[in-house]
Amino acid sequence: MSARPVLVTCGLPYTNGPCHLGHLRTYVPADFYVRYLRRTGETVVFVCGSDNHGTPVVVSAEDAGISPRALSEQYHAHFDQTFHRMGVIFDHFGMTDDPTNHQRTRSIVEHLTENGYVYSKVIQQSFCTKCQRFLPDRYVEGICPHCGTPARGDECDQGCGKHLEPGEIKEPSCTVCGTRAESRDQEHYFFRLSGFKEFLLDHLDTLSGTLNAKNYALGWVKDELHDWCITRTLDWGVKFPGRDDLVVYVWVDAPIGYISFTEEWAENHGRSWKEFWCGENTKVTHFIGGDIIYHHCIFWPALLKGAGYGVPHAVIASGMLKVDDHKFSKSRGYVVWTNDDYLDKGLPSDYLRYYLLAYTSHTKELNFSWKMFQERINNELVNTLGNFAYRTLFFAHKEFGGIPDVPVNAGIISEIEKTLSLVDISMKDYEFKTAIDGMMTLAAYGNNYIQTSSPWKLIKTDRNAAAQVVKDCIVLVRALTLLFEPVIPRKSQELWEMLGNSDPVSGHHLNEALTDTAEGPLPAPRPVFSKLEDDFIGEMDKLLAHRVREAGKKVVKTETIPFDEFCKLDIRTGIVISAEKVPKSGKLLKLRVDVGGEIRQVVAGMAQFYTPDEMTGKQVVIVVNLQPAKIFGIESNGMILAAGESASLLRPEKDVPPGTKIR
Ligand code: B3M
Ligand code: ZN
Repeated sequence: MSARPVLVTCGLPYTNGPCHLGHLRTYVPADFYVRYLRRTGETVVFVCGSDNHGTPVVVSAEDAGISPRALSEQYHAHFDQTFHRMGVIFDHFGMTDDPTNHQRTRSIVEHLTENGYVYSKVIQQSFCTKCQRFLPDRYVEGICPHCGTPARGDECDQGCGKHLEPGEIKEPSCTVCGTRAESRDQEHYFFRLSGFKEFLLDHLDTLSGTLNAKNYALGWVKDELHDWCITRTLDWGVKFPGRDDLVVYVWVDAPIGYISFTEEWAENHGRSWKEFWCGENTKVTHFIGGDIIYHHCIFWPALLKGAGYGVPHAVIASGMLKVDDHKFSKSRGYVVWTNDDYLDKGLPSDYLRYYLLAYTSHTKELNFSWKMFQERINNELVNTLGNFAYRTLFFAHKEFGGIPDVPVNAGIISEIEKTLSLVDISMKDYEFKTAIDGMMTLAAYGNNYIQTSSPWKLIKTDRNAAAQVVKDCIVLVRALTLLFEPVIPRKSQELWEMLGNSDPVSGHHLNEALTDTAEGPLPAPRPVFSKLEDDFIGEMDKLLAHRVREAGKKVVKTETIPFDEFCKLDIRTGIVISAEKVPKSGKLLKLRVDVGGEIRQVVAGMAQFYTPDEMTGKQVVIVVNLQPAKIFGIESNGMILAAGESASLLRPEKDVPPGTKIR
């Protein structure tokens, strides 16, 4: 048992759209982890809440024609219910717009200011002359100054993933009316993140959790730290102390929600939030998506440190999600909605929990396809675990009316012990898949044991020997029920009751798996897991394909342009005469392209798909009259045309000389 209680949190869902598989990839493992710790005797408090502020919510509320508060309440209730349906059970699920969080945020900002970590500065901000307002974050779109990809105001979400500061985005335009934005001076407040380099290097050195979080963050800290603008010109949010015209940036009050939700929980339980958040060696453990590592491993600990709080103990960041081998994307239709596509179809929450946890390691890419989902559930949950449990319980009930009165074989207990210790080691390393594979291996062992011992044959000649096998299998089924509770809590409870119990399995310590069971009657069992049928899976596949097709039509149906606009484009063929990687950019190549008597320098995001050698000498198609842009500090004079996510280069079908016009 740890000296301090563990606090586990999950990244907060924005209240601007329904729950989908992307959310669950973080929440299910967090819930699994919490349940596991509890099964091993740890005291854990598990809090989360909805993220109500910021432009994601304001923009959606404007679209829906309701207030941000009304929209937030609607989606808050939605997430609360959906998490319960998925068996993800928080001790408290709060709202960042509730008074506790307004107070805690203002108090933290005041402490930061007193401690000298906040300063004001006049900056140039995007302003829309048509809408007559400043354009914070998602109100502005343009080009990422780091990688040249189209980006939104505060984040390069399609390209390099970098956080963008107000005013940084190139070619800004208003997302509401499309007008090209102009720059205007405005006073804002900044958090002195750059002063935390040494602290962060130390902090990250001892940070627990998954290595992706730690290593990405270390790379960024070693590179360079910029101060963060922590105010925005919005009405909706937590007012910046002393300034009625500004609210704090959503990424300030959102993580502070973790503290506020702990406060609200503590208040209801006669406890103090300080035992979780103050002093050294906290046990604060954050589960987050891999795209918000910067916020949780750099910005957040610096903020806490600057305001005099304890810092997080661990950050566990999940890997990417794909649907049918395509990057998860709501707009392209590669999405699975938790309610509409899954729970409302009558599918058990535990099947999806199992898939999400057992598919791959937590930090790796997880691909969801209905076919693969069917395969894993049918082979593993139904044919291995379910089959073993049902055969055991059925035979025990039929032949012995319950659990036979013989002591369990020592060999069985040592098999269980091996599994417990493998699971324990894996869980300490946050290797959830390895832990669950270990459990499933024990189920396969049981299946093999009952098959090779064949008590249904044995009983004809040696009833005692058959009783021994049945007893051993019962003890294995009970161990599996206890082990699998964190993974598939509802199915485990059903199994637990078929083992003759009526209390919650979640109230039992995992070590009970190592004790013998008493003899006693068993109720008539029924199969707990049932197969996913081909017809049903086919239907689900069709639904997904249909959604992707519809989304494709919408994309194609974008704005039309008049012919003379098109004619303004100067597109030509060219030959790449040299290519090199842009250091530290990861995705960029610097190319020199012969466009017919003239050499153009172009920076292109293709380093993941083509090596400099492959590019050299290649014929390409290039837009030559695009406004020059600085990408990663390098001037780019043109754009190479390529198709799709893998950047497949466009080339003329027959050879033509460099500089040939495309029309
Ligand atoms: N609301 C959602 C996201 O960016 C954001 C998380 C806040 S966690 C403090 O994933
Ligand atoms: Zn970028």
